[in-house]
Amino acid sequence: MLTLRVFLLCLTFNWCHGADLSNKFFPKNFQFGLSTSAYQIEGGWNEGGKGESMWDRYFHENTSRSLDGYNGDVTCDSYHRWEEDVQILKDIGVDVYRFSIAWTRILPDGTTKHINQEGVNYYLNLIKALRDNNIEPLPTLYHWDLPQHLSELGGWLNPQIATYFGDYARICYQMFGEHVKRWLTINEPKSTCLIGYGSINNAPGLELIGDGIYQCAYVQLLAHAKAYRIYDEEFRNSQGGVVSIALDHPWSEPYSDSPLDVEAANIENQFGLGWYAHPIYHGNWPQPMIERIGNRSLLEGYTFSRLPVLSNEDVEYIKGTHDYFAINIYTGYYTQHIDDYGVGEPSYWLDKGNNVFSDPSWPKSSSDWLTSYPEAMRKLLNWIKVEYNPAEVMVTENGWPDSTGTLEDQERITYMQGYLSNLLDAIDDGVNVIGYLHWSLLDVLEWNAGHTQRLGLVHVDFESANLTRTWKNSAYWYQNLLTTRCLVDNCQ
Ligand code: GBH
Repeated sequence: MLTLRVFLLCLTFNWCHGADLSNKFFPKNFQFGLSTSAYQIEGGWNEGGKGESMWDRYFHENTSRSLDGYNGDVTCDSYHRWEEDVQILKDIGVDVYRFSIAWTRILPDGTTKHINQEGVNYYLNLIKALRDNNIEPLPTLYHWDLPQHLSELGGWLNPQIATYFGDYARICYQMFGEHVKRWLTINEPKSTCLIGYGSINNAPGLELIGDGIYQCAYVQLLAHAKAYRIYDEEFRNSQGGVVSIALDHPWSEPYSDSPLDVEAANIENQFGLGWYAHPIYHGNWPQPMIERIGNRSLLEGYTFSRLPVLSNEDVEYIKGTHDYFAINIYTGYYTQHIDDYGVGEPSYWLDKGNNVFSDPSWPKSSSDWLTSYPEAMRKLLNWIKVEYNPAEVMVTENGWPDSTGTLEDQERITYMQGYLSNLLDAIDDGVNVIGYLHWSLLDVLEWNAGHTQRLGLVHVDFESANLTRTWKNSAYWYQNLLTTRCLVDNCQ
């Protein structure tokens, strides 16, 4: 009777894949953790000597840019409540905490003319508290919050920003490197460029979808490479850590096995992940990007490609700047070939072409872009191995939004079970996955969606005076997983 009820529920809510979870243990040294970012969690936007970032400016100059009026001014107030957060991390039992450093807390206008000691102390205290509780700190140097001053210099369109970023990275290695063994340079460069420089949805809100986005990617790659090389040359010997960049990509699967759809999915994966991973692992843009953008540019009347040409020097500088592969995996799509769009407006979307959509049977989250397709985890991890063959892969984000922030978040648990089971399958397939960090610890600010999209394992009451944190069922579930290290009743 009970089995029947569970079965019917599973049919109704599309949770059936929960039925066949992997019965393998997570490997001994596998690291579990949680992720956040500075702008989304800290608040204290103008406190402790912090300078203005482009996200501060973006929301302050136009309050309607936030869907519900919330912005990063206060959000979870972790600038003041970080000790409580560390306690939660400890109680859940994570091995790793991934957070980001706000550039403007360390260097208020982004330049090294003034180092803000109060900001340095904030992160030193956090990092030491994590270490004291046996939690490995994993800082991201840049999670989208460019200093406003540098944004005014042209932001990620100006190659000189790479030099500023290198200088900022050096200071972070100097200040924190003694306690940090794993770094990330930039989070989801693709999103910063594509959404921030290609649409109004993210700061700085420029709509340069045909050219600015490619220039932005070029500058971010230079900046990442610079930060990597500075670590390599000046700090690796004494600090012995590793450095990478966190990329994101929804796995793109051919809709049918027709050669055209197979090629379309490859183009989609190359434009989505290869855009950054190919230069870093193989030294240049992926060939389909070079060809498609180059051809379309000429037809549009340009005398050169809208995709910046990488000089030999650029190629050598960017190539090899990775110690592990960090990837944020949330979802997947089917990709279908369509005949090329005619030449019109220069645009990333037209450059790659393709019809991209989800299967109607995949459970929908509260965010348009995210349906649950757990196999995306296994398939993308395997694709990464084939394309780049990294020694180690870490999943640095994976998460499920809902609009209510309910404590009874069975959907989130089901999502995690499915994705983690597929992660174990990928390990079986031979991909060396060394960790999984869930997004997010708290109901952090979901950028321009404000708090209408909740992704935390721990609920935050934004109406309450002390921003009360309450564990959701998923937090208890994760806590249990971290002790059993097994997704089913009995693992082998
Ligand atoms: C991550 O991005 C981010 O790293 C993190 O900060 C964020 O909180 C988390 O996901 C949850 O969303 O503007 O409608 O065109 C995940 C990948 C890429 C998903 C950009 C949303 C923008 C959709 N994101 N995408 S839209």
